[in-house]
Amino acid sequence: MVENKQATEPKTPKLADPVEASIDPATQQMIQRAHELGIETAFDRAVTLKPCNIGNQGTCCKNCGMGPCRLPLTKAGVDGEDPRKGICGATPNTIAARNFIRMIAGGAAAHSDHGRSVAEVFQSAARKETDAYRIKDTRKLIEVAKWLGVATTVEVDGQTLDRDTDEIAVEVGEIALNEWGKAEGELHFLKRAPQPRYELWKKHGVLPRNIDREIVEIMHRTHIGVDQDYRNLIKQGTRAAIADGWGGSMLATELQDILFGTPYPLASEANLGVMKQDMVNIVIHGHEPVLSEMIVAVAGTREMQDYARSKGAKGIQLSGICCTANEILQRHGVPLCGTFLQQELAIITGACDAMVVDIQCIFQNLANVAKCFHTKLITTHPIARMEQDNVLHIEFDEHHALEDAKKIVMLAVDNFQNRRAEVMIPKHKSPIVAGFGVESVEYHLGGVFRGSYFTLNDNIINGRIRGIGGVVGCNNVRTRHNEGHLQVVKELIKNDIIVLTTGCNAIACAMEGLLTPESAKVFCGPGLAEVCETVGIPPVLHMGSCVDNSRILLAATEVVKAGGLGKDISDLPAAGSAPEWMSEKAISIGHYFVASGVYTVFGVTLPVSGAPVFQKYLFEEFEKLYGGMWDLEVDPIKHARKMIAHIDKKRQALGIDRARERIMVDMATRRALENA
Ligand code: BF8
Repeated sequence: MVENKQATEPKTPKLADPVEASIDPATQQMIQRAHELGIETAFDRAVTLKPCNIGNQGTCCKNCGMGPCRLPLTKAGVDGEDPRKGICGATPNTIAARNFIRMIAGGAAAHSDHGRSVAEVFQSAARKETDAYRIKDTRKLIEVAKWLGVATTVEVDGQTLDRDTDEIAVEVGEIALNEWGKAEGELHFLKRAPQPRYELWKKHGVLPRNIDREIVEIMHRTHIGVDQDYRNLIKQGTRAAIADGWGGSMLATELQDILFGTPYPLASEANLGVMKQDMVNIVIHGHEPVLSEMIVAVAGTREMQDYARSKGAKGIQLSGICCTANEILQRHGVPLCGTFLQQELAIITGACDAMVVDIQCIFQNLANVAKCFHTKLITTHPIARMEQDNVLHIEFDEHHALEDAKKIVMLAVDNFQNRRAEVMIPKHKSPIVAGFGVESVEYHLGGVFRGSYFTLNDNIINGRIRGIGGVVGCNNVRTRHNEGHLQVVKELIKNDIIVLTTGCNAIACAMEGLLTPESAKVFCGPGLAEVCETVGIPPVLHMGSCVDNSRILLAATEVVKAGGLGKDISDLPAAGSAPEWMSEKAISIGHYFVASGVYTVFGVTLPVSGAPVFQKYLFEEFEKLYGGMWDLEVDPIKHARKMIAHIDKKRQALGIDRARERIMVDMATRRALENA
């Protein structure tokens, strides 16, 4: 009876063990600091809030009001016919496939809507409607124009002349924006893929028509009572993922490069230690560089630096979290403050005078943490606001971008004097070299004279480089922060596999010092170390933000084109990985890697385990269809070894596996060979 119940004491919330939560000393120190100050972070919430086992398996359907229908797979598994059904009769395979492609839709929408915003700013710049943005990289403009079918030359009196770049830019802007909603045809950039890949997509009926349509069609097909065949559902997921990788994301990358400059290698630093006690710290967090570019431009002006000094600071220190960090790093050398899981910790330093956020991967709890400090938390995007009343909203508009940026920077500077809690900035930071892309890899590994990927291919063929690993993606608080990332990457480079990285994996590698040429000697196998030393590159190449995974697709295409390693991306000794993924964007990226022919391994979990038939389809049947397939491996070393085994399988198929068996030659034999 109710009145007999003993009054229960409220439970003391459990706290995360800092060492178990992260392998990074700066992160451990700040989790400890949060505990001392009584501030809860995601690390603590993960200890008390257990994930739902059925959602984890991918077999909870809540697409109508008769459910949610929860169909867990028991430990005993299914022997014979699977009796599990939802109210409408949906099988676990249908449910898992629906959920999976809805994740692809979410991820593709996030990347592509980012791309659309960039395209809109691009169009304003091309039409000269804004003073803040202008075309920076005309070489890339011309190249992209060709892929979009925009004429780059004109005939005048029988002579072929270069067309006016302003005219080209306007047309590029119009055609690019049309990619989201054109009524007919297919995406222009699909033809950038190797020809056999394009033909394969055509054969399987997955050439995306326009970006928005493929996402909308997923929402339609997954409504109750529409598509009920997991094979047909994932086919649409494939089409939408390709629309992301070879469409929305690729457009975002290319248009950003044209507007803000194509990245080339530069030096910087990474980890919370980049914040400065005696300077105004502005931490920029989110994804779209449209805003952060303006803040970088404004914060660097003499006027703003003087203004900071007038308030008692030595200047303004910018740093970044998440993919905005990668964007402003690769183009301006702005240091990386931290990964996705360090966002709350940056405020807990007590030295963050303003955190400016736009879209994606932003914890709502930032507002609660900011309340404990003087930090101004500023949202800037109309589609991403927060409900808490301590959050400022300064909406950013490309038509008065510089004024908006100035307002934000001045607000941060004015706030410097309001610091109240004792400041504690961890000392930890690492030097880095970042800013690699399709062009700079070609330059470094192909040389100015050759200007191709030939030298890279040559080193893959002769076995100095065993293969290529694309290691990308998030942090996930369900696994020890950065441990999976670093173990996978270190195991790969130890085995002579060069790593291309983006997103939070890139930041994790940066914090560990893997983005320096010097790290090659310490961590790499002899072949990769030799190449890195000769060319002066790190063994882990930072290729940018998550939309910049499109750079990895194009780099892989260049490797195919350079010759000697097959005719399609699926022939390459290459593999993909996201050791600590958590976002829907990662699922979309994983699926367009797979659809592009790449064996792709995810860590932590994959929400398909409750539907073994669908899982088998992704893990095994997909290889027959696309040459690439999914895999899940939680143990980071086994994860890397699976990638290595796949790379070796591809080397064998190419007949270059023997090149790796290099024979040690003693002096006598060498002399004999030379005299022969
Ligand atoms: O787009 S890697 S946690 S920051 S989702 Fe988010 Fe994942 Fe980081 Fe960038 Ni990508």
